Amino acid sequence: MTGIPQTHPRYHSLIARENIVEGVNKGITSMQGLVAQGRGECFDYLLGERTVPSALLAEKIASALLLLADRPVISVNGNTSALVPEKMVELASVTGASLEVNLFHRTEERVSRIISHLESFGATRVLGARGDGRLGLEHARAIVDQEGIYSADVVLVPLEDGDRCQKLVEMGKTVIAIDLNPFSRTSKTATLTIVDNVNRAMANMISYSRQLGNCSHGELEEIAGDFDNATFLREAVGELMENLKNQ
Ligand code: PTJ
Repeated sequence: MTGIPQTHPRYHSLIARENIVEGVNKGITSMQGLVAQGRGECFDYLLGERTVPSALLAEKIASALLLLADRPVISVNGNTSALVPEKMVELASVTGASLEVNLFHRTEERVSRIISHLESFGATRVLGARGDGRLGLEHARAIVDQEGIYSADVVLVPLEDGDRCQKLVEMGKTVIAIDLNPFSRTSKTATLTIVDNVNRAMANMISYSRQLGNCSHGELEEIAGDFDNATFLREAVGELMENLKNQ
């Protein structure tokens, strides 16, 4: 890692870059992941590199949805395994969710490297290597585990591509996306979209899941109750426009 001082105004963003580059060097992140990160950074910059109020509310609702789920799964790709490995392991442990590696640019070698990487952060069981289920898509994201994403009721999909998100929704699953781009197909098709940086979103969800851990089923249902994904997207775009106007 290069010596980035903590006092640098864009410290977190620069560290994320370092982590993504390191992920590529370790063979867990795809080269395309660098481009995806750049696109995310651009939207983060426009949003002021902060969690906007509507995203914070979405993070609370998402935590309640994970806690309410019978078979929750957190989907892991090359970018999230480089950016937030310890946070994914912690969120899975707090909510009782399974972790499953699911890749767009899938190679069996990368799947097994990511599994080992998550295990080095304390994960005890990571799905995704079996690949005995199919989602009906014409690319590698179709390959899932029967006992994981295939039979999940709630799936958290950070940094997704729209295709699979739509397929999972069509299968009747509750799909929670984390995507800094409020205009993406993923953002529009997910049941609930958190328009926030995956780093901040995961940290907030861990803390909400801990806080809500003792709530009754009824209380959680009240939190997760009635929401409209389009409202969250509109509010994110509103924040973005406001930022631009104030330049
Ligand atoms: O590891 P693989 O093979 O599964 O590939 C993963 C990537 C991310 C390369 C693949 O899924 C992909 O190409 O994704 P897209 O279509 O570029 O979509 C990624 C979305 O995530 C974009 O809308 C970005 O704005 C958003 N994004 C990127 N970085 C972040 C982010 N959202 C939140 N936090 C980020 N750090």
